[in-house]
Amino acid sequence: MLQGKARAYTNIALIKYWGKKDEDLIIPMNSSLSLTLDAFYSETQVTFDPQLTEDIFYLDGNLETGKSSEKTSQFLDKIRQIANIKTFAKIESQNCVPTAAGLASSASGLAALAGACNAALELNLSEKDLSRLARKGSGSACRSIFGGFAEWVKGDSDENSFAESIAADGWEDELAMIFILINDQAKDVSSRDGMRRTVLTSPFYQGWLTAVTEDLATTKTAIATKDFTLLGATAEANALKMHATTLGANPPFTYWSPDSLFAMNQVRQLRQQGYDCYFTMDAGPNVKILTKKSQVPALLQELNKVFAKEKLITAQAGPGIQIF
Ligand code: 2P0
Repeated sequence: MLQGKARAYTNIALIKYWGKKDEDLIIPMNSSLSLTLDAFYSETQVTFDPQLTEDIFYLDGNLETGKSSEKTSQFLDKIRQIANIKTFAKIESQNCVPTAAGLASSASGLAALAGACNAALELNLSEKDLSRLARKGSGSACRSIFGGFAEWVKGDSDENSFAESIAADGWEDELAMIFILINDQAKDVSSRDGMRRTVLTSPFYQGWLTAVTEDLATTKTAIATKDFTLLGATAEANALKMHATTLGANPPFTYWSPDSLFAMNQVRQLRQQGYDCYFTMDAGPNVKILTKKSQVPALLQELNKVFAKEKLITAQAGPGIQIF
């Protein structure tokens, strides 16, 4: 039996990945840039066992069926192809999230699985090739191979589409992210379906592609010059542009709930009061605040006036993948 284990931390994009050029290989339409966080991670053990007649996937001790196990098994098929084996695997994964908050992340999950398979099958992949492998499980997972800031350079083929670390001279350790957990009453559109629908039908998608190139360049300048205001303002505007494309899709959709809008307004107000804080949002209603670590205690005090304590989770920059 071949066994391997890895831990990967989730990442939040400051410049979003939104749209695929190749859905099978997961080649994105645009490059993206993220911050890996310390608060949420997945730890995954994989065992390739000749006695198994199918893949089995346990998440937090529960046997998974349906979409998440399908995605996992399709990913294992790709790995089996690379390793030239046919053996099925047992996957045992723990998602470490402070509260049960709908924050389970395919980024950390698929990155950890890629790392565990790398160890189990003794593939000896470089970070670059591990990022390429994780990408084929879930696009955002390719960024979770690295700690701190990472850029997923879009490329145009399996060979040249992977993430790399963006050196920030330790500046990432001065940053923090506060998650505001929002109740979701809306019907889910998965990020996979949402991206596809937007690329195919939204007249705003071309505008997104034009804008994101410039936003990425600005963000890299902000990191190089440690300019928090530029980083935050660019990230917030980029998230809004991504979400704007969904309103133009057919049928239209949005990931925002009324409480998301309320939270975004709170962030704007806090900014007017002098706090260094900007928001971002992904394919769900939660609002994430990018701020300076030094301002977290005061910000939490303010946020506690309008949000319950258990709805606020603070994270800092996290490490890259750990393979055991
Ligand atoms: C991101 N998102 O850059 C963007 C922003 C959501 C909004 O990556 O289809 O789970 O597996 O490649 O990576 C979420 O989508 O999608 C995502 P697939 P993934 O973080």
